[in-house]
Amino acid sequence: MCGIVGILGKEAVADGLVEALRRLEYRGYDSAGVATLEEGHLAICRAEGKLKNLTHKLFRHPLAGHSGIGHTRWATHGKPSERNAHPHITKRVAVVHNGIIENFRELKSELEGEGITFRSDTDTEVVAQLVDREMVRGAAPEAAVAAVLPRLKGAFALAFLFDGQTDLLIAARKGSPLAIGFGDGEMFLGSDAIALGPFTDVICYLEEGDWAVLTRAGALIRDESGQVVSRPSQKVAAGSLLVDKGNHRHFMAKEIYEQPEVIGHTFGHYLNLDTETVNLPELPFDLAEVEHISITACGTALYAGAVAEYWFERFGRLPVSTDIASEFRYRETPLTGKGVTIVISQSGETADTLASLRYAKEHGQKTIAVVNVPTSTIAREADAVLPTLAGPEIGVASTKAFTCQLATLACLSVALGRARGHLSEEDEHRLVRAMMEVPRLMTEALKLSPEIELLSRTLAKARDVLYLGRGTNYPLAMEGALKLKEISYIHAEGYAGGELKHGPIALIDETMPVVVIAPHDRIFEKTVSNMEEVAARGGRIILLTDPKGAAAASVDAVQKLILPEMPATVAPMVYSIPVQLIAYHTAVLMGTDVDQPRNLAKSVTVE
Ligand code: HGA
Repeated sequence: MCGIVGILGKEAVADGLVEALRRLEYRGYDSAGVATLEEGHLAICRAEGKLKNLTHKLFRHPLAGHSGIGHTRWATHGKPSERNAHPHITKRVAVVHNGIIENFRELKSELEGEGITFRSDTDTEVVAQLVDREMVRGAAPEAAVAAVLPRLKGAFALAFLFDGQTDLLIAARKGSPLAIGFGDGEMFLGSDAIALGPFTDVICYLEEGDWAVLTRAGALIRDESGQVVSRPSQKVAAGSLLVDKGNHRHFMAKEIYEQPEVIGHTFGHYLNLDTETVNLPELPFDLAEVEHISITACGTALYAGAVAEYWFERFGRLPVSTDIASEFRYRETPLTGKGVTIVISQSGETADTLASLRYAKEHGQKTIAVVNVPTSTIAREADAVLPTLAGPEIGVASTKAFTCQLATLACLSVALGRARGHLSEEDEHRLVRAMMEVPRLMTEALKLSPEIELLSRTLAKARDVLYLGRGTNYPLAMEGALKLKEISYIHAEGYAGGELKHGPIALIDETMPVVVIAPHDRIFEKTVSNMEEVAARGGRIILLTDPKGAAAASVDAVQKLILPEMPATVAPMVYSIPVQLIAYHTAVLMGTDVDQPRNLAKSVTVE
């Protein structure tokens, strides 16, 4: 959330800053801004709304200068307006910030008490004012930042640009990610490596508490205690620096269509196709000895975890609890010995999930991170990392990261079942063969797109939509409802089929579509009863099923979307496709901003 960039360049940097921000716009799009040093002096341009508003403004009033910083905002403190857009600037310093300064009220009243006037409603401005005050008292930029950082509570990534200092950027990281890019006589800063793709592929990530002084000659990094430290730089794979929509209208569509390929990569990483076995990387603990699993995550990743809970219990025969990360960390969950905590996060930076990981470690749990960004903080702090190989996901509504999380967790559940002796060698071969079929099954499922597009005309008129499923299709129902809410703004709820009669049935009438996710499995008959209950009250049913299910569902008023038959274990991955397409086509029809839905942002680095 919130994207930060910085450049010490050889030429004018405003265009480069905007280009880098474009790649970070998924992190926030409430406002955007840049600051440069024009003839050595701070100059800014900021605009409310999407980055294109800033581009238009810069077109009319270009900014010169070979050094600069930029920001794209997802507001936490102060409404999304130009006045609250970053950079925040004083006479001496400009700052961009990702995160929250938790003690800003106290700092602000201290500064106001000294007669300093604030020009925004943000928490960020206190940082600019504090650094400015140090400089007024005579401190050089580096000393000013060093004096201010220990006073800031909360999570942040910061970048500073100083009036009159054309060869200087200072960056700091505590809780929010920040990468330094090395060029040839140029230096770059970005919230992630993707931002730096157009400029360099040599990146180093600041560690927790680090701060860095950048000049065109390089970076001097210090840790929280002020010790100079060296952080390894790495060459980032070209693919992870690319972002474009290909032939698609939206990133979300591109990412939905990429799923057969990327889930193939993910399975390729964990499966040995010759021996039909699961090959996990070496774990620093024995899966056979695990006594309890706690899964914690937020949003879509949480639903991936909730699906996996069924697999872990079924194949591993051990107790599993799945928690919302923001609850897990505060409800003082007792965690006993020989427990494993699995944290799931696309970005690997999700603040609540990271805090849960730390909580689990403090309470003696072994930890596994399932993340899409292997260089992320969560990946670095967990005992073991199982990467999802989805590639960069830009659409704010997660799609391919979700199915790749499912794929990774499915592999882990089979490994667990084998290690604990509840799955035989033959079971493993059977499950691996089923997983190998997923890319093909997903390709088949994508063919439903035109049918779903037609169907979305009905959905787009609905005020509320109910999603029902049983077993692993229950978390998928919740994911379907979440996806529809996120991008079409239609209210939706996901329920376990059996819960229908305990409340939501009261909502059903002829205006309320009910999406039922029900492959023909061992509990299909139960779901048919739920559909009967809906039909009896005039509800309209959209049934996602297979040929056998379609034949068996002799209920009135059902529109059927028929997928190929498949083993139950892989169904949640494949059924995700129509679930995502339903949300996508409905949102497109309603004319919402599919890739950047209102009020949301990707990579949630605030609590
Ligand atoms: N608190 C700052 C930055 C917001 C942010 O990082 N969001 O993720 C603001 O509200 O401007």
